Amino acid sequence: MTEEIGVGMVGHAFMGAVHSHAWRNVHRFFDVPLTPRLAVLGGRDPARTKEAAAKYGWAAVETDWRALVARDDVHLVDICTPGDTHAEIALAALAAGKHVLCEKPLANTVAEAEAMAAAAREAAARGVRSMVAFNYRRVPAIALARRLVEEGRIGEVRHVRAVYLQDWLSDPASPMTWRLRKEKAGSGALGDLGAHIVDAAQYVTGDLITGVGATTETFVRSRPDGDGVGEVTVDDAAVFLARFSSGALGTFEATRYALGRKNAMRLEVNGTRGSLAFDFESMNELSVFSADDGPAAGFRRILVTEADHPYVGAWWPPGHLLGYEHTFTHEAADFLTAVGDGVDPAPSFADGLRVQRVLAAVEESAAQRSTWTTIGESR
Ligand code: SOE
Repeated sequence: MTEEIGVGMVGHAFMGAVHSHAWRNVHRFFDVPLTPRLAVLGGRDPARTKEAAAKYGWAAVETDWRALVARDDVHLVDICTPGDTHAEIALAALAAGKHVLCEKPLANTVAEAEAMAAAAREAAARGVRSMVAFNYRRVPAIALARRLVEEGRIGEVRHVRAVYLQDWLSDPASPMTWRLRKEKAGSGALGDLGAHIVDAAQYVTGDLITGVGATTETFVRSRPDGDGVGEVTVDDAAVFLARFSSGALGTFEATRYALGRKNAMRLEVNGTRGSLAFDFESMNELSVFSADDGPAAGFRRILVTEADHPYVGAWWPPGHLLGYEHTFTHEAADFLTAVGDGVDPAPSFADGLRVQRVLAAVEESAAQRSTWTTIGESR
């Protein structure tokens, strides 16, 4: 076993569960330079936090994240809370010399993300590492898509078509959650789902979005909340056009109202020599079209389970499929490797800030309606 690193994780809901799974297993499959010790789990409610710690394998609990950050047995802080606390916890942890893994989106506002990126830069100079948890980069098929674009296999990128479709809000009777409150979540489908496809698109193309034209909607503005009714203060869906610095064009759609679509995170990239297409609901596959294959060619479906595909060598024989949880184990492996090797991991807080700027631009464009042409009776 390699040297241990004490992990303190704040939050124990969905992300806390899947991150715990990653910390428990990463060193058993990946040759990482540090072995995580699940030292402390943080949560506000003592009974629920203790229960979660016992279930997921954490040695101790703290009900105040400040106490967790200050502990001598915590060297890495993993932030799995809603966006409203990311900046506060990350800034305190970096100042205390703790490495930080932070769930996405990096923050609720650009100002918070700027402060976090600046603190991360300063901390890196002291050997303290930070990373934002865009786990879809760690889907082997998406990492393979990146590799193919980098190798020039599809030529120059012309189009990016990205959607992230869920349907859990389609029923107007579905109750309020923190995800529907702006002060907690920052934004709705935009920050929760749109952030993933913006990051994935920029990662796969190796390019940055330079401008957007957007529209957003909140279809159901109030929902059952305990005995009363709560106001939904975020978007339910966001649709936007984008330009990349290379001149490529992008279309993006993030929604929680696509009935029948559970977690359809899809990305298609068309280049001058070929195309790539991915759908998370078939996450072990990547479809590839190459113009070099001649006029009778079609899309080929690659089953991304070969040992030389990204991350796959650590797992099972070809054809024995991976799932959602593996992407977080890959993320933990990459972060531990960067911390152990003393290099800056990606995506950095600066990368998270770039995504945050895109989200803010989408909101600004949608609010201004300045790129929107209304079709009146006279047209
Ligand atoms: C909920 O919409 C959610 O869990 C997101 O918060 C995650 O980031 C995404 O991976 C799945 O959907």
